[in-house]
Amino acid sequence: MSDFLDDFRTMSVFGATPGGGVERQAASAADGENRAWFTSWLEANGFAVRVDAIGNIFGLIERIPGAPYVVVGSHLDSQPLAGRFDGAYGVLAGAHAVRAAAAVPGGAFNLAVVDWFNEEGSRFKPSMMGSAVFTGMLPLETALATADPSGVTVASALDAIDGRGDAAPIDVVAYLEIHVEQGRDLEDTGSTIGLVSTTWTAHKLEVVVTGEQSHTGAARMADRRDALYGAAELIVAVRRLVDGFEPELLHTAVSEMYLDPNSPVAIAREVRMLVDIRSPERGVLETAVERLRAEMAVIEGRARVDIEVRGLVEWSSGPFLEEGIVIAAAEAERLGYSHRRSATVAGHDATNMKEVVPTVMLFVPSVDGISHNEREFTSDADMLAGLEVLTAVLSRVAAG
Ligand code: HGY
Ligand code: MN
Ligand code: MN
Ligand code: MN
Repeated sequence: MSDFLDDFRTMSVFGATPGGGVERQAASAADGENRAWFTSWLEANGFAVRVDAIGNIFGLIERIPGAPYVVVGSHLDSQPLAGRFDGAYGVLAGAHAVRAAAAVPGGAFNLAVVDWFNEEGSRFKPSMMGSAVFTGMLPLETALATADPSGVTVASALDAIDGRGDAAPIDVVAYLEIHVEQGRDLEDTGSTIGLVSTTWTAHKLEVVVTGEQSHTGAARMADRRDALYGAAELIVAVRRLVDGFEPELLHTAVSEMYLDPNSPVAIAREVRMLVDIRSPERGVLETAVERLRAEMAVIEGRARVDIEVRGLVEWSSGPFLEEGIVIAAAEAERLGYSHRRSATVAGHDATNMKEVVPTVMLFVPSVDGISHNEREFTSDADMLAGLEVLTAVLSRVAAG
């Protein structure tokens, strides 16, 4: 029986970066290597492995023929140059928890672990793609046709790592996920386990600023329609939205940006950017988006550009099942771990799954609250504490 920490160290080798992080973007070679290792671990530990058409990997332990499944999971893909804990911890902890819970006879349901494809949405947008297809929120064909900035589609990227299957969806009665907090509340309050009770609302706007290409030197200033200047004004406007609200009621960022022609002696004709806006209160988020649209109109006049919102990915805030939180609190208490209710600002596959089945999400502390960064860190003790509580909650839920 491989020890959890040994397995985690093994997993952290795939796509390892010099700063102690990983680079395992969805369907990259490193993601493929880690998926292959995970698949062999599942097979070596008595799981039946099923891969679906969008590359979600399921490890099944069918102890009651025909019974539905309690599923535990997260994601193996990472952001570029990111932490080795985000997602991967939850997939491996889920696998160990399922293996331990399945070793105890009885129970009303079968057990499964899942690696959701492309949770991060860094190479292929949107985030949480694999669980969105599984829950019917995103059509499979749309997901497979999505291209990365170099034009490679999800379908061909998955084929390149032999990552597609044809498994039919399994019947899920409940979903559990454990994840590093990616924030600092647990650390600041000295708590070991976060009981995720609600998620913030997120709007991700794909915005295109259109101007006119011209000569950076020769073109008269009054004639210019500089898309990069317009984009710069928009970036500042997005950040200043936050100043109009109480602290920690609104998070905004412009994160991804492409400009054409990106030439040293040509004024940009087009800038494409991703605007990320999140709030715990839907009303605050809607007010912020209204204010931003008003700012866009002003910037269009000032920079003589056109600004268009071309796409929107969103998920709405909402509570997690209270019954699951109560069970998780009782198990953390019984095992002697400090715990508190947490809100998640980051999206997770549990954000999708809670819309279709009873879902329980747990957090363990992130040192300095940092994530999507090689410095991301969670201690062995906290990882093992989370695994212990996850296993206990899984056993309770799977008992029916
Ligand atoms: O967008 C998100 O918050 C998710 O972590 N990908
Ligand atoms: Mn994650
Ligand atoms: Mn992430
Ligand atoms: Mn995430």
